[in-house]
Amino acid sequence: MTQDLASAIAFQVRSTSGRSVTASTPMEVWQGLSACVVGRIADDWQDTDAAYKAERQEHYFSAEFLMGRALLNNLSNLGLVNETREALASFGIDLSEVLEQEPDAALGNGGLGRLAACFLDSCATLELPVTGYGILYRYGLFKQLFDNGFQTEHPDPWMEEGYPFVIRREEQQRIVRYADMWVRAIPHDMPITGYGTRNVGTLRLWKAEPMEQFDYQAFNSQRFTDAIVERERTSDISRVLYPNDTTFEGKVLRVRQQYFFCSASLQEIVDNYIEHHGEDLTGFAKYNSIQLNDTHPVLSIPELMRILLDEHGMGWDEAWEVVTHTFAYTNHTVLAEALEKWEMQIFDRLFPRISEIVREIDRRFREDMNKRGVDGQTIEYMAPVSGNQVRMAWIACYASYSINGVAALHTEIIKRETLKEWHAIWPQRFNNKTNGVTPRRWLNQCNPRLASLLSEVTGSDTWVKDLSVLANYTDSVDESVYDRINEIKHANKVDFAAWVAEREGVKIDPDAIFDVQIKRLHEYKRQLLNAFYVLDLYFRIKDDPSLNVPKRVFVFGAKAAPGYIRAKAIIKFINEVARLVNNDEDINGRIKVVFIHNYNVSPAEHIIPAADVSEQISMAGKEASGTSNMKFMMNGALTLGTLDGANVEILDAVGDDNAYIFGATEEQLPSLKRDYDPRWHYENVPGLKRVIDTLTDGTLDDNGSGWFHDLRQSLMEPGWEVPDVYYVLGDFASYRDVKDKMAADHADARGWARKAWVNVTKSGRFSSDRTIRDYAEQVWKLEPVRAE
Ligand code: BZD
Repeated sequence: MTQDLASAIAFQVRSTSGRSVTASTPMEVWQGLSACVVGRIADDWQDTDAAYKAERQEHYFSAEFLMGRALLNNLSNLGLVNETREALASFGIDLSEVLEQEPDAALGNGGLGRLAACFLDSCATLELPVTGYGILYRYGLFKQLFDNGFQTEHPDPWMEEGYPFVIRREEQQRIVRYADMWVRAIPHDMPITGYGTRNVGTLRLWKAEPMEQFDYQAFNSQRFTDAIVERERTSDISRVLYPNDTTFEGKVLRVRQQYFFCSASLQEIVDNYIEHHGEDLTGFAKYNSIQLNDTHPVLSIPELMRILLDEHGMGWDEAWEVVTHTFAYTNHTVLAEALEKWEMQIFDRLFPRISEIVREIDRRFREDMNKRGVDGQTIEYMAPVSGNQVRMAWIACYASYSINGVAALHTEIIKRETLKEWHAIWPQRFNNKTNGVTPRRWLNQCNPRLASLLSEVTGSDTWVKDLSVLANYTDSVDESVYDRINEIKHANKVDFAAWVAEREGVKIDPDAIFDVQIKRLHEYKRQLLNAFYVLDLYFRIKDDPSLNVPKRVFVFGAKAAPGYIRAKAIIKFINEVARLVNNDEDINGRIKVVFIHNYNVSPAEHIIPAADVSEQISMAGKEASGTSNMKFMMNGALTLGTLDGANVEILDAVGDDNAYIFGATEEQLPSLKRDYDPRWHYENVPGLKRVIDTLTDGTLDDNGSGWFHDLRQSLMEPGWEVPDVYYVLGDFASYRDVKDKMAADHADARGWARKAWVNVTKSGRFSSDRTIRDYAEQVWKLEPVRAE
């Protein structure tokens, strides 16, 4: 068998590199091996596609899919990891080195995009007929470098060297029509293998291409630039993922992108319906449902109306009936600034017919609300169009049969506040679907040592498909398991230390406590609170060098939106704290700070298995769910967190003794903030003044940018703004107490391992398999379909 695989790989590598396997570069081996994997699943993929198309299907519309690497995931799903390792070894090639060649498919910003990727994995594993639809960005999320501690952004041409896991389906192209241009949408499919199933799902990513390669006439008459310009204008549509999840620039292009993938996907879904179920589209929603991943794909609501009205001659009421039984909307944030609003002029310019339909939706909405006796002010607030603004979230709420939040607390907040007017009228539409993460990538693949312990303890690998089985082993294990847990964590930390040394040039001690915060940089996530603790600890040790505190490594990983200056200031600040602490001889390595540059999916796979402490410290009420909290838990790190997002449910699962909770609760905050004076905390919480003063007293240098001064102002005296919106100073004392206690507890190795074990074994409800089962049963009404 290994022999067969070895020759198959050899053949494939030779055909891609044009030389022998042994003479090929690791990158060429990656290419060949990946092509080989695609070849292996081709028949199953084709069969799955045919089987799904005839049944009721779910379509997951998302502007982002943060897929990360594909090869190991596919090998693992096919049960080919060991054999492949041996086959490559027979050529003297190391599989790990080959795997490290693969670029991350970083077609997403953060949690929302990664959630979509975990969902596809679970859908395939559960044999559910679900297809993902998105955009094939030529450039994924920017590459982050540090230049003297400042973030710099660089393009990420992730497919430039060739990418075997994306297959162009030229013949299935669609035309997307804008008022000012028509473009071809070319589908590019990624196979989504599942664990222990023949089913192979699909992620369909659309690429924008010009109707004609270039203007031949212009080219022939030597107007070379003119000939190229039109082509480039089209390619702009799928050129780059918006790195900006806070402010909205390049609005027209962003709206164009959204319409592009919505329109192409809907055209295909409608045509497939007609092919299998006939011309009568009144039954469309019986066979199709579409999940909208946040508001980015909400243009598909008026677009489906347009298709039904204009292309299939339906009446408005009939079409609206179909639409309102098709769409389901997921909300991912309570931050008001992230609820998308577009100027009507953008719609008028790009697609006047969609404008017309949106206005008609608005007119009928107002009429409908009037009939229900809703007061004028509320109607104006909820209306899809107000002044010259189109409000995408309101269109989603009005047209969707289901509206869900992503953790229990978050769903309560959107019902009570963010979407309360909608909840008052349509309470039955609201439901919670707590996020989850795939245990294949986030445990089985990234933490092979822990994975084999789990298989050993449970006697099989069923946990990979059903993580909830682990709960049977929380209490019923031999004490020796705790020693194994510690050995595994230590070995992972040794590996991680080597990875950090090579990648970041920082030496860290595997015997230290590894305390990790990895997530997008946002003020509400409060990386600043964590950095303040580090500085305070630094000063405490400086004051008293004999202070008895355990050795600590603080790991950060975070990208800031390029236009979000305050987030960038926090990155610079953490890098300066690292410079100060890491180079101070008095500290002598008792504290190390590492900022992992270019944080992404594959770095996360190295970091998470090595973590002792999982920092989940957002201001309560602001983090919709969080998903790294779940990944850490699965890998035996203990949560240090606020009662926010899914932390609340993690605490519920593990119990008070097995998590470290601090800070003001969402319930307490309104009254705490009413007469909140951050200055009081600055003056009175021991240590805080000294830490905050480093921003401006010359201890730390922002190289004349003025950024540190602004940071201080934002916390203390912002002028027109509210000071310290995210309650950093208010929560500092309680954070420090709990974090100190946590570090002290770590000294009891057995006790710590016991807590870690509880976390691992209770993580079943945070598997995305559970989440997807809930969506399938409660929202999508979807049955598994097996490829024959
Ligand atoms: O979605 C995140 C939330 O902040 C997390 O709490 C939650 O766990 C995940 C998954 O539900 N939101 C995002 O990641 N949002 C974005 O990335 C984004 C992107 C573009 C525009 C607006 C938001």
